[in-house]
Amino acid sequence: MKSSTKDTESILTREETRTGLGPETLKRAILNHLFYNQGKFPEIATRNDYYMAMSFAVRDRLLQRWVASVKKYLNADQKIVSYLSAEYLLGPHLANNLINLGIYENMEKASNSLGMNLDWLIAKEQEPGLGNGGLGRLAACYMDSLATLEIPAIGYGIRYQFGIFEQDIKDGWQIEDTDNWLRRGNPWEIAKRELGYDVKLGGYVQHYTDINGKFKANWIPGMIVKGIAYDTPILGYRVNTCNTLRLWKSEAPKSFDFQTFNQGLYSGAVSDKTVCENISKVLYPNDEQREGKILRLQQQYFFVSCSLQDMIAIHLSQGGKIERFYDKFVVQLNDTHPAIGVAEMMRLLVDVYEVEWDLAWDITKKSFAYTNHTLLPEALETWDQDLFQSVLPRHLEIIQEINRRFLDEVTIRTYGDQDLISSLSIISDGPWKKIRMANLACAGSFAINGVAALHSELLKKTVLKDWYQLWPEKFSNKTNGVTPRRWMVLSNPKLSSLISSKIGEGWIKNLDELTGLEQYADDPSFQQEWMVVKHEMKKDLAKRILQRTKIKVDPSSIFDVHVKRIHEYKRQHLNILHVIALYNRIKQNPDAEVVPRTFIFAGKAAPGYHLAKLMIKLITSVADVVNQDPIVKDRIKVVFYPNYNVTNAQRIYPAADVSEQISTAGKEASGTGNMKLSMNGALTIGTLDGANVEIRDCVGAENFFLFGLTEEEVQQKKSEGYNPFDYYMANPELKLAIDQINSGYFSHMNGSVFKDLINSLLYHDQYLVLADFESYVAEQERVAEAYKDKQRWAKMSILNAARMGKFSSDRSIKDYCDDIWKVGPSPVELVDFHQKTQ
Ligand code: NBY
Repeated sequence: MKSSTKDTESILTREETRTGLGPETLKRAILNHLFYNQGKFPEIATRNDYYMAMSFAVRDRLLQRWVASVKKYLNADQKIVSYLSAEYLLGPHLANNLINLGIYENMEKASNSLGMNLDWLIAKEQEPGLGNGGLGRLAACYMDSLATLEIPAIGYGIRYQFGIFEQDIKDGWQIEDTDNWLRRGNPWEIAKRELGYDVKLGGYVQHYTDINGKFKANWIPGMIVKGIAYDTPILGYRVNTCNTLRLWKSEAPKSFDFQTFNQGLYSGAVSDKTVCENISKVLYPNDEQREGKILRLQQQYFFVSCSLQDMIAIHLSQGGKIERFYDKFVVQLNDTHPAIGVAEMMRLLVDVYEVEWDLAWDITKKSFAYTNHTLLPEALETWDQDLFQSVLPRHLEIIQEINRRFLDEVTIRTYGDQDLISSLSIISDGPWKKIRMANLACAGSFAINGVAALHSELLKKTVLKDWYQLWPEKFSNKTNGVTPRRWMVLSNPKLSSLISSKIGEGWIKNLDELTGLEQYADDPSFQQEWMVVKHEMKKDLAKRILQRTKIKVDPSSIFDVHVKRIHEYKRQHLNILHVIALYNRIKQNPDAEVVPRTFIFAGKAAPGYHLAKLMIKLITSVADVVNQDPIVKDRIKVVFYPNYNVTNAQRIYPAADVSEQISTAGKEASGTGNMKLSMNGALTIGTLDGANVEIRDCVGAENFFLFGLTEEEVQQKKSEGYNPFDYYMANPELKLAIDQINSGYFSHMNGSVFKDLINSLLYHDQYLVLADFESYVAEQERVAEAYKDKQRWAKMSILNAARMGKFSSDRSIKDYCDDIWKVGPSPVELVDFHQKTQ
């Protein structure tokens, strides 16, 4: 029966009351949640209560879109992108959802009418720090773009109870504190208690022949854990598509083992629960450094097994055939962390669904694609075979069988080339056998990609050379991108409004439209407006720096920003050596003309990474001396901003003049901070590494400060026998700086503090810090010179932002969709779920 106009009106009214977006409805929704959900009323409600109530009100509005999206994906013959990632570094949800829903202003009104400041409430949110750095943040940007492009997608991962540690600085050293982000509850997730999967671990395998004479394996586990789904809706920008981020929490299958309890073994019964819950307890805080621990392998297997079981359940529930799994899902592996999925898929197909091996392998290879994020050999994951067997005995057998058949194929194709066979083998030879996860991922995937043009080329020439030789058709490049919604609209509203006032709002969804700004790059009044916004943002950051570090910085100085994980290859020490050189120039000639500069560092060091922690101590120690020295007269300041995370990044990027992207060429796979900074009008000083190469191509060489050895020169230098000591001896400024650190000039005359760092630089210098020092310092002089010419700087800054279209994660996701996933947009329409079926 067709509904009458009157019915439609009443439905609309009902929807407006329940999930409407006007200020009055939003206000009522907040008060309702405060009262009915939290049992609070305005007189006693805390700011956090209001944050929770507002978030629930926003979530209601997401759910309507989410349910519509899920319904569509379940019913339609729609392929779904499944993104498997051990990390999602999402950042706070509230403000982002307000922007994507288009209700920021209305919520501001609602909030004001309740006597609350929206910014305060937004600041209440504890960000979910479920990632280490670039890789986890990339997954978050991709989730935003998938939804915005209306691509059906599910992100699968782990709901860590404790995310990346919080960093504090005490006495100049990094101190780690646990990140108890769930302490006050998480209004953004919906626990699906009924949706869980059992995951086996440990134990042994029995083999038998069934009544049909078929050879069978029966995995008797040492323990079983249950994965419970926690869903977070991910809404696209101004669309109805609302995808799912499904994170698994590990629990004991029964919360209590009564049998054990009855025997009086109380602690045994409880410890089982503890062991199970431990699996999703904490994120390993290492980036670029694998952790060969049992728990880490258990985490990887746990979330991958839950996710694959879930995908299969979805596919079968729609009447899909297991043999056509790849028609429903394409599974993207975010690095090798979920690569065990290849073996798990084979186990599910062969052991559980009784698919013949060859067909199972064919299905698997059609389902998976693998993204590599690193060239650093120490980051390539391998597992000791014995350890692997103790956790996943059945998977070891499966991998051995995959490898046996795979090497047969390689043998035929290469006429028995032993070098190739041993390099492609999934299990390394030798007395200590290792399972090589990158090889498993490559063998089991139909597509392999790097994350920037240079990185993808280097993959083909180095770590994956032999794979490329045999399967060149699998390889492609997918340069990373970042979402302009969070990294411009949300974090830099003033710059975004200025841009929109000139070119309209289309750029937010189509970042190429930023080129429309080029015509204003020479316009003095636009330049003026642009620099006023930048100055405002620098003032805001200066306030925070003062609050957080007690260091007073001048917003008219150059804000020179080096923010990212602390790592030798990222060369924060090269930056600080330059700072010391500048300082010494001032000391030697106090009246020298120095363009005032504030060096801002931020980033976490992996807790077990001694040299990275020393680098932080060096930065804070140099800061203590330079910031206090009266001769400097505040012309240079050094700040280490503690606890770099998404929230703090959002405050730092908009205020940056200079973006430090100074890794040793060939080491940074892509970088994404480089893109965010440039979009916000910072000029890059950088090497030809990762995506810097492409950024420079886009913004123009004249708008980029280039220095340092190229990747080829780095290789050549190393092969010639690089001796860092020669560089130390040859450059008096460098020598003085190092001698000062060594003598304790920056550490109360205790030179031994930095000895490990100094020894590493003088006698190894794996990352060619000393070789690049001179060219870095020279380029920094050009930076200072350029900053003196305000108009020239403004123009360069505008052109940087204007030419960043390529680096939207929307472009990256389109490339993945077209070349790898073969999935297109599937727009979602809102339906009224309250309407009775007639
Ligand atoms: O991935 C980063 C790359 O260094 C960066 O160049 C790139 O832009 C970004 C996105 O593609 N890699 C990264 O962040 N890696 C990790 O965080 C990471 C975390 C854990 C482990 C290894 C690497 N692990 O082995 O446990």
